Amino acid sequence: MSKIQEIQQAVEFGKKKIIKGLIEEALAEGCQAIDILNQGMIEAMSIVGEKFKAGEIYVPEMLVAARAMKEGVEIIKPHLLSDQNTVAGKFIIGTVEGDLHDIGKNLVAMMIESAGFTVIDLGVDVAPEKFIEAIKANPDCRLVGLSALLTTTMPALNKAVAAIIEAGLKSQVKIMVGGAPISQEFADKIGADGFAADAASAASIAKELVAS
Ligand code: B1M
Repeated sequence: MSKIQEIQQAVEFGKKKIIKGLIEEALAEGCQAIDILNQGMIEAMSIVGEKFKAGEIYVPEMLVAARAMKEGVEIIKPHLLSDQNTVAGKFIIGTVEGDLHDIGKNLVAMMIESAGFTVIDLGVDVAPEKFIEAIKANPDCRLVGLSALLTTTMPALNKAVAAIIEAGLKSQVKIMVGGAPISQEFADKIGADGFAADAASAASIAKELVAS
């Protein structure tokens, strides 16, 4: 079994204590940090999601896998961040109201920080008013990111975008949306300016949006 496969299994089965050692060994063997993240850790979360859907595992197993994933992200983070010194501006991000998933949102925040943005992370279960407060408190912020992982919180994403527009803040900020159930079509329908399918493309789309 390759080291990346070992990492995948450790995340899948929530073996948080051995993640650090495995990642360090993989890096020492010459594995690329991005491959460890994508082929090992993110792939593990997909497997966990499939097993949950199939009724083979339950919320506690998802939770321990998520904890192992978060531990792994902390270890891999310094190896993914570039030495970007440019200041691209501020980026406010949060997971929408009713949604507690934050692993993808945190990865997006990390890649965007790496692209030179100063990230203001509002966390999870963020009500539309909180996004509005944060935008008003940061008049120099030009970009807001909204994440949603549940089909049941897609309406909350819609509500947050509508609230930002209704508050008259759309001339100040561009809005980027993402998350597993979100598509370009949905983003267009709710009036968002951009959609990104993953953390790497989120960083490049963020740059494009502030430049446009
Ligand atoms: Co939940 N969960 N979960 N869960 N969970 C999913 C999302 C699910 C697909 C699993 C499944 O059934 N296969 C399913 C949703 C089904 C649906 O909506 N149709 C589901 C469910 C049902 C639930 C609960 C309702 C379960 C229950 O209680 N019965 C519950 C809801 C709680 C709530 O939010 N109110 C719940 C709870 C949880 C845990 C707390 C146990 C845990 C989350 C822990 C945490 O995040 N701190 C959890 C987990 C771990 C998952 C899965 C297994 C993994 C999610 C993840 O971290 N993926 C997930 C299954 C899956 O995704 N396959 C599942 C890895 C991550 C890197 O990917 O988050 O997609 P992702 O992020 C990507 C892109 O989407 C994108 O970039 C990221 C990086 O590449 N992206 C953006 C994300 N945000 C973006 C923002 C952008 C741009 C791109 O711009 C701003």
